[in-house]
Amino acid sequence: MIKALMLAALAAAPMVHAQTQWKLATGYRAESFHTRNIVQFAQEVEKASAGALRIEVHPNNALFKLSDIAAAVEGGKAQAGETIMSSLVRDLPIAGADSVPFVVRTFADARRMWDLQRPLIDTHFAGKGMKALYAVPWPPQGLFSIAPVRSAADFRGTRMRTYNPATVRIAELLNAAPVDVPMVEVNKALSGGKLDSMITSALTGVENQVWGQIKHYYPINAWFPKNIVFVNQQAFDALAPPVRQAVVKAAADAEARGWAMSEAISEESVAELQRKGIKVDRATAELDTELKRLGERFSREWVQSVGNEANKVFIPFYFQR
Ligand code: PCA
Repeated sequence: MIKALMLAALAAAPMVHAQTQWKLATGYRAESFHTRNIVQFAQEVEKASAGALRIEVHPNNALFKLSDIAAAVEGGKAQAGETIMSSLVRDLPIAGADSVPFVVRTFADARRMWDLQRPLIDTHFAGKGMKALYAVPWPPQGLFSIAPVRSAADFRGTRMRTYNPATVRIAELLNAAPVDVPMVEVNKALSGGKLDSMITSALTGVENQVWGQIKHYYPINAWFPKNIVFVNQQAFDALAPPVRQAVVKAAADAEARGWAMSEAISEESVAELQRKGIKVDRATAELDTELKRLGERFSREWVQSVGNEANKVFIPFYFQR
């Protein structure tokens, strides 16, 4: 009798969900709002799936370097990952739309841009056996500098930190030497005297405590780059349908939460830079004009190199304004 009961229990066991574990790799710090949002996403998935899917989050480039994460997920070495979308442009040019300077000027613009980009990203990801889960913007990108900047000529011969192909092109157009530095190493590069300026969010300045070297911040709102969280399609398809639904639902919630977090943190970070002694100033009229001109040149080059898909995003983006 007891034996029969035990056998029945064993036979029933696989009916309770087999537990699946995913590894999710990101290049950003555990404390960053993007990563905290991912951790909450993982917790919600685990809860909604009654423990059927556990997502283990690996921050700080520990599992794969930021620039290798998409390939790792495509190759199934990690089931899921996060990267900055505009780093994917070599294979997926339209992913760079959110780093074209002075196109997206507000969070509402960023939202419209993502709605237009998403179907194209979904199609390209499908071709690679991947699925986009959600995307969240960084706060607007401003200009940090050790010395005051009055005009574009002040960049000539200086070293500018870069984090994606767009920032490399911008450094070149300003006649500055591009220096690639991962987000988590900005503080080290600055203290080591390796950088004169960078364009990134006030938040990234705060997280890297840049006030030791950086003395000036110009909130030029140049663009709103997004991080994208994605999964290997086979890993996703292997889940039971209710678990898949739990992932999609938690992803939509994480997207909404992430956008709200980014917006809230945006102003706060500028205030914190100011409290730490960084001078927050408007760009001079001359610099402003030069940067806008640079943005127009960048846009032209970008639309030409990307082709038809660029128009699919930019034409409705400008018409809906
Ligand atoms: N921080 C990241 C990307 C954009 C941002 O605001 C970085 O500086 O690498």
